[in-house]
Amino acid sequence: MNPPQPLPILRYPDPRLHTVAQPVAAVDARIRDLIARMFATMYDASGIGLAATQVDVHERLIVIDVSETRDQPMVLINPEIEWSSPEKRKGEEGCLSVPGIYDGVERSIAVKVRALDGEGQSRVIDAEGMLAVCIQHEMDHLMGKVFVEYLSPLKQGRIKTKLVKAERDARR
Ligand code: K2U
Ligand code: ZN
Repeated sequence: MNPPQPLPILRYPDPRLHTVAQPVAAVDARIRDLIARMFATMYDASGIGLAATQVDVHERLIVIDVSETRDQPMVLINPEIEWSSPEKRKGEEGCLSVPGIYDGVERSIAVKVRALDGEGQSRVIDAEGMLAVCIQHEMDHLMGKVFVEYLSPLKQGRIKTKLVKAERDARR
């Protein structure tokens, strides 16, 4: 069975990226189909994570694969952070919705997350390293937050101008 078509990814500063996602009501066929489409979209874009918000679906669903071998898919439905370490570290982040922009963001170095998996089973994930960073980055998306919002207003302005121009040139 071949993978589904990738979905279009919303580009910053699209206002829809600031929508707050609603809880997933049921892990049904519609959600399982969306999960497959989100994985196809994430792998096609060489991402290590993707939030439903980024494909203009405003429900609390995240797909992740931080493995080098790109074969360890992880689904987080209705994720809740139960604990995050007081220790934080600043790391370089990018975002599939903010192409070509990389900058430092401070995140907890470890998080404990409860979420439903792709079968609707409740799981607890103790994450650290890149997985912890990715989970925090994706959960921000579900709250309508993009990583550039942690940067200075000056940097945010420059990024907006750059991406709006790039979008305009692409349409010309
Ligand atoms: O846009 C997204 O949400 C996917 C993000 C996830 C992510 C951002 C920062 C740090 C960790 C994960 C990325 O664009 S995926 C691209 C990527 C790949 C390897 C390392 C960092 C970012
Ligand atoms: Zn992102």
